[in-house]
Amino acid sequence: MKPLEHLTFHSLELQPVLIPLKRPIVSKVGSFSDWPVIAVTLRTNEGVSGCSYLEPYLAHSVKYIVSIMSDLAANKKGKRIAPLSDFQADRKSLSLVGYEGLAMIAIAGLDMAAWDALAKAVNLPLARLLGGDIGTVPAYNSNALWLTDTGKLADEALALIAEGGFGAIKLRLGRDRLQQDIDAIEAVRHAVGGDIKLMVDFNQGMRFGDAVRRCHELDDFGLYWFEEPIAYDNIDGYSDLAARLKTPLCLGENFYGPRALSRAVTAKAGTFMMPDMMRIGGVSGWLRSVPIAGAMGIDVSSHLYPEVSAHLLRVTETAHWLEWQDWVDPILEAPFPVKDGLIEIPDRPGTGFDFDKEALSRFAFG
Ligand code: SMN
Ligand code: MG
Repeated sequence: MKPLEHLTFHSLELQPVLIPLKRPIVSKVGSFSDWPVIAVTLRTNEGVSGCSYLEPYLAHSVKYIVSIMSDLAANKKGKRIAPLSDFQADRKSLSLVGYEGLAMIAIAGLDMAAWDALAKAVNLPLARLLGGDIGTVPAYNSNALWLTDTGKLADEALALIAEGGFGAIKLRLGRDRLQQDIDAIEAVRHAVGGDIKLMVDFNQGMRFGDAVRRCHELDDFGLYWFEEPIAYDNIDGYSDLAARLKTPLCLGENFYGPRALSRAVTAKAGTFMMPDMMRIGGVSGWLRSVPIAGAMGIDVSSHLYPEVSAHLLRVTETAHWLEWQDWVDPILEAPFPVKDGLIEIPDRPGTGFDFDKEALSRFAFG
């Protein structure tokens, strides 16, 4: 394809879907048996389409996000697509109602679709457009191991490893009693052996004092990281915890926009950071924030959004782990392959995925 000289915004199609989860989510942030997703298709006057999706957790939040995105899109009609500049302008346009939360989520959805369109227009995979290359990215499997029946965790852990030859998996913690968390860790460790890396996620379930106690009690279990033991915005609390514990702390999935990540990094709030595409601000938000962690030598993992995150991790100085989930696979035409614990970016222009139209109508909601 001949590279296009212009790429002009034409229209936005937003298709909310509700995808049934193979293994329902049971965590300290909520329990979900279906996964709401907004499938985003950005059409251009030149015929190239950009795709992205958002995973906003709460089905009832979909209508708010759709409404913000539609308003932003109405102002873009006929304008040239320039994702980094648009990111800045869109944020400015909503600054009086706040940069974070729903505003950031809506902007991120548009941003990821715009970058996809731009990469397709120049016929390059996104990682290549960003100056990197395609290839593989180390991933851990985060598909299961929720706060469910401890007796089933061993089988589930083995199933997770088998899903793609994974050498790292994530277990959710924060049960009522310490001993229940210990039982869960031991059930998984016994099943998978000593070589598998075991990340644990508390999903902000504890107050600071409880977290000090519980994390100390779990500090000698050889866990790879403690994720979000306390409320995500208690940065002082994280800095304090990080200084007290041997196990590395990981946070960042709830940071909205570049400054939040910058604040956490400079406050030494965690050993590892894990921004989420939807909250950090899409591709532009990642590009604006993650280099700060890189410059400070802090390793960066991704959260959800395995496809677009894979491209970004390929251009991240301190790239660490990709969080792999297959929850959105039912609406994708060709999910990225995973083998030997590595996700492989396909050699296709853009982010490299298309929606399965039949699946979009089958799971349509709203
Ligand atoms: C998580 C993700 C999606 C739903 C619930 C919990 C979790 C993670 O925080 O890091 O995967
Ligand atoms: Mg988490």
